[in-house]
Amino acid sequence: MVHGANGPGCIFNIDKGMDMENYINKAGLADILVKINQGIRLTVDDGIRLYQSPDLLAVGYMANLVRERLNGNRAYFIYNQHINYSNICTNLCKFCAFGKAKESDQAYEMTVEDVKEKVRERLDEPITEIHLVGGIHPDLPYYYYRQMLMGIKEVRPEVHIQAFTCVELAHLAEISGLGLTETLRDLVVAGLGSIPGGGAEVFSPRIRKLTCEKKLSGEGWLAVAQNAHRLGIRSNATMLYGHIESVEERIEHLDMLRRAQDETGGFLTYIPLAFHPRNTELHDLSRTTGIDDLKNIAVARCFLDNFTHIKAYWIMIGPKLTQIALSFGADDVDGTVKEEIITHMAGADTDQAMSRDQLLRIIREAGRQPVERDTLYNVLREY
Ligand code: V47
Repeated sequence: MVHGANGPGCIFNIDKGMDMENYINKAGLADILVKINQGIRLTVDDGIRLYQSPDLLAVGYMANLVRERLNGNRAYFIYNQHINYSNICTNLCKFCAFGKAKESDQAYEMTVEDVKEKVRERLDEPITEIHLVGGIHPDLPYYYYRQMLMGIKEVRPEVHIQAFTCVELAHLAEISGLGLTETLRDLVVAGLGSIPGGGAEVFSPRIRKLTCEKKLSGEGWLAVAQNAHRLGIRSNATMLYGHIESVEERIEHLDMLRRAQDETGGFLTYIPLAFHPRNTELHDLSRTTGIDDLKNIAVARCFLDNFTHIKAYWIMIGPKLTQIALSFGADDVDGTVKEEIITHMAGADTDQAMSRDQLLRIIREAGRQPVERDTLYNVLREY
């Protein structure tokens, strides 16, 4: 069904002359607008109401108020490279098309030399960050992971390595025999700069039992992140949405992140990850809709008042929706990426890389000011 500009159900059905406050009032969200305007923390119940509201424009408008208060007109991007050193994984989560059993004919494992070669291949590009993640491998020794960090630094000494999800780090702490704190310290010495946000999925024990029973628990994931923060290592946070989780479980996840951030303050950015079902055990489910993608960004921006940045990961929601997301709470689009495997194995139809010029174009056309950043959000160049 195609809605006209003011048609029934159209998300932009604002009557002529009606101001946004009236519109939000009509949407039954006036009390939340008051809180947003006054910088008052939203409750779990407020978060659920935002998710349940059919008025995407009202939720997006409020998210944009917070976004512009925190980040003005800026939209951040980074010149980065993704490397997935191995897809061999003992967890084999139902939502994942990337992880394979060691015996699978689709399993692969890079040597440290292979990883160094990947870095060498792109030495002529101004890459500032390498995003390095893999599965939970049953028998690679701790030494391998250390050597991989050191090898990357050898080839590209100035690059920031954002490596190993909290799930991988818990595994590395086990195989190193050093305990988590000493493992983290040791990895930093070897070249670790910060920690990506993957592996968080949905913290709810119900969802973990149904989709990723073998994986580190939600509490375990948060404990690793907070331990890292206490050592001065920054990390990102994600939530994989759009499969079997409820709205209540989404907000519970955001609430746990918000509490953790209150305590240790080390999260750099939050990234909602849109579930892609193809080639997964949950392949009967549909892909997320554009409305739900924007809702996840907007609700997070309203709810996570102690996160400075919300990322719209263009690989997962596409460059076109990413442009809209920049007016619905997001202030970051991730980066050039290249060779993204995890989402593309699960049916993503986006390109695997974007050039700096393409990123500049999508940001500018969305009416925002492109800002090239490093991993820690230091500004490298304003355009
Ligand atoms: O941990 C797995 C998710 C994550 C699927 O920190 C899936 O800046 C969608 O965390 N459909 C890896 N998602 C990616 C990730 C990430 C990506 C970009 C930037 C950052 C950051 C982090 O992808 C996994 C899992 O949560 N995932 N399978 C799937 N079928």
